[in-house]
Amino acid sequence: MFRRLTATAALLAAALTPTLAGTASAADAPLRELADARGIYLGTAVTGGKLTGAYADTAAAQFDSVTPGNEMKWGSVEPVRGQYSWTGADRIVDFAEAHGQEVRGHTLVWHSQLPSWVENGTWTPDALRTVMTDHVTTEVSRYKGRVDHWDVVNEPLNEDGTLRRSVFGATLGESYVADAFRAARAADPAAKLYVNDYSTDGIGAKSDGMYALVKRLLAQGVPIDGVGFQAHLILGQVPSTMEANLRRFADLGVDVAITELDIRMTLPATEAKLARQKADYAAVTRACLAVTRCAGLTVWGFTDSDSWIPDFFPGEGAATPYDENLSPKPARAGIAEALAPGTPPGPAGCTAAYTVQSQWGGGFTGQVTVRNTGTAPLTGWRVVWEYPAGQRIAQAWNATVAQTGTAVTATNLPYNGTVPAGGSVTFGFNASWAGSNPPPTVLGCG
Ligand code: G2I
Repeated sequence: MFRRLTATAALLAAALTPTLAGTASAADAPLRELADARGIYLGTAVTGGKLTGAYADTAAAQFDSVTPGNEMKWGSVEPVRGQYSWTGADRIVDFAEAHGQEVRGHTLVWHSQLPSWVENGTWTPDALRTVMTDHVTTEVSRYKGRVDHWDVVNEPLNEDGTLRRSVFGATLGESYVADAFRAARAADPAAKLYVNDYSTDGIGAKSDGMYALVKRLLAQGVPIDGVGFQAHLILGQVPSTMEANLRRFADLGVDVAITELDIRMTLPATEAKLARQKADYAAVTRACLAVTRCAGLTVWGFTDSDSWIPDFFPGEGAATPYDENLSPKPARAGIAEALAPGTPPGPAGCTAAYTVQSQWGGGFTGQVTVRNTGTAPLTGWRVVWEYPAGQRIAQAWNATVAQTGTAVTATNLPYNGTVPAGGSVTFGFNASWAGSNPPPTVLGCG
């Protein structure tokens, strides 16, 4: 299903081909159309009980794939042994079909949100294996032909890349992974079967463990089609090795997908942080686009009013592309601009280096060099940063510089907006300081 080439692609390309990333026309198009034109799906996790009104309208208009946030988990569908409850899952699958969306089934075998009869049961290996494969067979069969991708096994690894000692890992060892995939394939041969985990987004011990696991499964002939990278990220910390990591898995002969993207920040959200988040969302989108076998990208909730972050990380939030009132944030434009026809995939094309040139009592002169590290010309740029110690810009040259509170935004002037690939431009400013003059805490370029 990956790399779909559609008639829409050509139409959109004709209508929207921008001279630069980030034109208004690309930003205004539904994300699902932009994604489709680039051959990937753009999904969101949803909460079934919220699928009415503006929430439903946005989910349907902007996304062409949905993942139930909780409704397909074992604890939701079979809280008591033998008693199934499909209402929540059915509602989401029906919604997806009504709106021409794919469904990512999430998730069949996971150590969390298990019914207590599974988690706290006393199991012989054979009994647990049977219960697990029966569960996989029952759920996959119920949605046969209606779920496009299944997260068959979720989060099987520890941080060091070894097998997590969940009830499944501890009782059955690694063999449970293969058995779960075989049961899923038998129940719906057409569904794409994924293993999914977090903190495997860049190259490191955990993703090395995942890489080795997938290699072993493939060598054993286990029917695994793809690897999901959850991408629960922190502002400013998109792994630099993300694209290379996705590519090494794709080179094993499996699809890859970004399955649960969110980018959290310490609250309150400021203009500078939201601009940084925009660049981060764009970078993840471009990493997926750069890898031909990246099937699609799913955000873990599309609105800040439907995100797990504030509950799990007190003081953090604003992690999704739409705010609590369903208004698009800069992050949404970051996705749109990365998906816009003509935007090259791969690493973001812009870096900004901030230096203090000279400093005296109460004042200093600063300089920022904007460098185009991409392969296409930059046509218009913006640099944002946040001052941690009350510094204030007084006067700038070679850029328009505006400051609101601690947040500073610098945009190009008409004569220096175009930066060729590999080129750079520099602007400067005089500013005041008191007490200390530490460098900016957030610096983004886009
Ligand atoms: O934890 C973030 C995600 C990590 N990867 C697997 C995903 O399945 C997981 O999703 C989250 C849901 O977004 C949350 O909504 O999984 C959480 C549980 O680990 C979900 O939180 C639970 C709360 O803990 C419950 O108190 C609540 O009843 O959501 C339930 C339904 O709202």
